Amino acid sequence: MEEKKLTIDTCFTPYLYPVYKEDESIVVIIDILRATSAICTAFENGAEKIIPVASLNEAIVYKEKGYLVGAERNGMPVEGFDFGNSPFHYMGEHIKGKTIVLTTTNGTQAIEAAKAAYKIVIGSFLNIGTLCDFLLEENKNILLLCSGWKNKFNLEDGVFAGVVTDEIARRSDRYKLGDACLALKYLGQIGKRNPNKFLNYSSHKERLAKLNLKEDIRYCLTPNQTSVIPVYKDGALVLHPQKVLG
Ligand code: 3SL
Repeated sequence: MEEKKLTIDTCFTPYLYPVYKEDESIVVIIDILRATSAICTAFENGAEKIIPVASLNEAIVYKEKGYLVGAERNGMPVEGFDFGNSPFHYMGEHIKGKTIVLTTTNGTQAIEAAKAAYKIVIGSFLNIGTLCDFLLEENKNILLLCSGWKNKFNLEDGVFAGVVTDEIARRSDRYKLGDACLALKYLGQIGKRNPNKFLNYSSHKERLAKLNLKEDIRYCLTPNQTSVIPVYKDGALVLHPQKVLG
C-alpha cells in the first residue's frame, strides 16, 4: 500500500484561511513587504517577545501600559507609537531583550486569523534557509499563509511561497503539493532569480517605492540574513527553543 503523503499548500489571503485550515498543519505566516521581515529582524537583534495585535485600539492599550509598540497602517508609521513597520526600526541595542507590541495592516491580521492553529511560525526571505530546514525536520503538513493586501493576493508573498515549496519538494518526496503550491513552485523558480526585478509593477512594491522605501524592499528580498524561527506561543511570538539553545 502506498504511504500517505504529507501536504503542503498555500492560502493566498487571510480571508481564505477558513477554507484551507487543518487541525495539524504548521502555518507559516508570510508578509514579505514587510511585517514578517520586520519580525525576523527584531528577533535577530535580540527582541525577547513580540505581541502581535490586530487593531490600533489594542495597541493603544499596550502603549498606555508602557510597552514599546510598533504600528503601521497603509505603509506608514502611525503617530503616537514607537516604531513603524520598517525592518530598520528593529535593528540595534534598543531592541535587545525587549517585548514589543506590533500591529500592521495585513501581517498581524494573518496571525490573528490563524491563531488557533496547531503551530504558527514566521517566514520571510530573511530566514528562508532556516525555515525550510525547520519545516522538513518537523515532518508535518504545511500551510503557507500569505498576508496579501487587505485580503487581496500580493505577488511578493506568492513568490516566497513558491520558493519555499520548490525547496521543500526538491529536498523531500514526502509532500503532496496542493494546486496553489504547484502553480507557485514555477513562479518561485522564475522569481527567485531576481526578486526585485520580478516584482516590478507589483502593487505593494510600487506602494512602498512611492513612500521612498526602496531600501526596505531591497533588504526584505535578500535571503538568509537571519537564522531565527519566530513561533507563536500563548499570544506572543518568541524564538523557537531550538534556536535559543542553538
Ligand atoms: O500589512 C502589513 O503587515 C505591512 O507589512 C504592510 S507595509 O509593508 O508596512 O506597508
